[in-house]
Amino acid sequence: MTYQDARPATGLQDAILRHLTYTIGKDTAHATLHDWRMALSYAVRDKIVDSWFVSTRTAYEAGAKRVYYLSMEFLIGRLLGDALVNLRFDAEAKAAVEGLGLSFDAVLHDEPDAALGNGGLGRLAACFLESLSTLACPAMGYGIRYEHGLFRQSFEDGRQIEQPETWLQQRHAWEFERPEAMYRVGFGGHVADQDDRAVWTPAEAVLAEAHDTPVVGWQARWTNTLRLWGARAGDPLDLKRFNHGDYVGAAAAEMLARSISRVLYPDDTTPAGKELRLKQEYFFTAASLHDILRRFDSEHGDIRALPDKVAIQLNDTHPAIAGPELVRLLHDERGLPFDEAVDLARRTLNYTNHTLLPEALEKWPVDLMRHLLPRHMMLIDRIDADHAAHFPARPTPIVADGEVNMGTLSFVMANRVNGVSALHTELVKQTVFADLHALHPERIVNQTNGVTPRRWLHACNPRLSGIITGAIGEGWVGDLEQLSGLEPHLDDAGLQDAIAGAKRANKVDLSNWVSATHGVSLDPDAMFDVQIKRIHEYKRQHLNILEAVALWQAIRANPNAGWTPRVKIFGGKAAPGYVFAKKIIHLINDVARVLNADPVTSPFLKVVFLPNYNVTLAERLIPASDLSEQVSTAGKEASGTGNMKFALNGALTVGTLDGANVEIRDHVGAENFFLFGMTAPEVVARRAVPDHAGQAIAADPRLAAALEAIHQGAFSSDDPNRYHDITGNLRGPDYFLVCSDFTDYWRAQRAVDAAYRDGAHWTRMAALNTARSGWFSSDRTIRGYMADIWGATSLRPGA
Ligand code: 26W
Repeated sequence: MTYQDARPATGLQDAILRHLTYTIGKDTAHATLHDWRMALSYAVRDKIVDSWFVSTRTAYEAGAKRVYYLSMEFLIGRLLGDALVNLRFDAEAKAAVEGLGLSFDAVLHDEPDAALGNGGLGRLAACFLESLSTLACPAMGYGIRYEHGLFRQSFEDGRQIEQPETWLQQRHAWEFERPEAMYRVGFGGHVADQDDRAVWTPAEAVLAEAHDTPVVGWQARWTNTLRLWGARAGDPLDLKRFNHGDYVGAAAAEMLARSISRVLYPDDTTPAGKELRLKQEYFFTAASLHDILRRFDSEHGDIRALPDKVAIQLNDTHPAIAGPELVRLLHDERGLPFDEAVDLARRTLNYTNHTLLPEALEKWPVDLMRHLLPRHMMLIDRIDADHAAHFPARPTPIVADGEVNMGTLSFVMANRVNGVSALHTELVKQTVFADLHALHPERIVNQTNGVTPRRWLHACNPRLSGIITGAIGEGWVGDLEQLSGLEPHLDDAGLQDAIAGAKRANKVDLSNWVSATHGVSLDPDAMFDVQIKRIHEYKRQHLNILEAVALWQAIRANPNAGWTPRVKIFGGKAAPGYVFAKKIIHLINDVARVLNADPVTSPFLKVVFLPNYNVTLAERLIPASDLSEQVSTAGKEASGTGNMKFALNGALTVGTLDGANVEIRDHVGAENFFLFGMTAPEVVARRAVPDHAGQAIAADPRLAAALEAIHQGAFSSDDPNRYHDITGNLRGPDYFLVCSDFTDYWRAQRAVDAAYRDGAHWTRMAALNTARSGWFSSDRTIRGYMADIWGATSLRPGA
């Protein structure tokens, strides 16, 4: 990478060169792309620090109520591009970097994703932090600084291969170490009664060290902090062992401690149930509560004011131990009476439920909890007894069948409990928490998810963003519902052409990238039909590929029927232990290999599975998508957030009435949404029908033929029986009703084909999706949490 100083230096250019020289210690002649990227990052970081200091000071002076978001996951992605956009420096940075003879894109793409999350829950947390800053709500995110984020996915003969993710192999430009914020977190040991106070003496302890990342909001008017805890040993090296040549033993304590923040558990539905996972959950929760109370003490006197000055949000049950831990700190350590401690904790804590899947609800064995956290188990029993005493008629025990139900614990210890879409919240009231809802009818509220428009429209789709701003000004970026202002403009042909032109240009970019990186050529005039999300049976990627097989067979049967060219693009990781999901990945890759090589059908249908789906790949795919696949079995997807990102970027949805699809359809209009499938109540009814799959197959020869082709090994000639587990499941239990929804899905997809053939009509529908999706901004969601749950206010007037 040669440097030639062609143009007059700008302020930012000076800053970049200064950091290259004095922070990186490189001269321009020897600087690598990585050096330049770090130099630019430090130059940009300098600008964020100013806003950061002001925000921190303002929050202190205001003595404002603070929001603390506790999450095991923050799926942040890259930060350089996001920071530049929020600082309104992206144009200047591009000029400065190109002025130095470098490719701006190459510099941005040198940054590794911070993949500290599995999927929806983790990404939502990241969007929420950005909106909290944009709304100038004093808040902190608390989580774990995993050394290794979500595994890297690659394919070997179509099978998923996992490799460790290594984002911290290079320095992380966006974090600041905070050695002064270090807390000791204990595990195990025993509890003794000393003059009627329980005293817990842990058997072992690790140190939690803070690493802060500034979270800058839109226009850099406010910057909050994400504090991630790294684990380390009290004494990193046992010299005695070392001197005896026991080098491994000497470092054992350090290794053991660091294993707590070593790696993110890659499961996004079924808890691993491992002791280390519970240690991770307690480690970051305990360190965070210590830090929260230290800050409270430094600002406020009487701990009884805690609920007035602090609101804590538990991102699912993963930090649920916060309830007993806060009671322990208030009762055991600060001497408050038990009932008062429980009351204070309950008025401070809130809990968000993100899933109805029974297997995803965490239940820890009582023995394990008692072994690892003996004092907490005692407090959980006492909280359980206290709650039962208040509601003898309707027992909803936290502890049952030798397990601690973390969902019930979270509910009992929360001021407010919320679901993440209107349908999901109703189902939460009717199913998982029906009993508790009956006892506490005011506690459950809904907060439908949202996404940040800065990353998911303004930054990832500059072409469409420019067109929108051209039509209605730029206010929409900070106030997304202004997008509705586009609608009156939609009839002027110029705008529709521009929107269609932008979509096509994004698709050309994607085609070039896919052919450059994966050697597959995509026709940018074909419909880009995209399903990107974690692989799971309830998300029904296998319904999508089944339809592809049926379509392939239909095209082969009648090639000249005027088929709408379509490219089916898949992306998504399967939890390493989830065998069926990994089989679905293998099937999709096997089908792709056969279909893409078929000279008769490939002009009309191609299938591509892009490996290692992550935030950055989503930012590349969503602006180039025509069709958004949101095909989960109704009642299973709590909300979805990808669905919102697609609608905002002018992709039409083919989907079921599940999660937030319901509200998206309500906002964009039923006529601009391709609905299919059973509703949640119909799903429950259908599941009760004996042999429901067999009946569906018998009634639909197309479905039968597609299943048979897979069963016969049409896509696995080297191993014909490879997919008998999938066909056996679909012809048998088919719990997620793939067969029963197939016929209607096929109908919807043919309606999509017909609509796509009318370009102007399609573009209008796409533009209406954009114009009417403003409500799905995470700014709107956070305003809801601030008003209905936290009682928090913005410190920036008019925010
Ligand atoms: C303990 C294993 C585990 C890990 C993560 C169980 C469950 C989870 C998450 C709750 C799974 C998750 O990401 N849920 C998704 O949350 C999104 C944000 O609210 C929703 O939009 C998705 O519908 C939901 O599946």
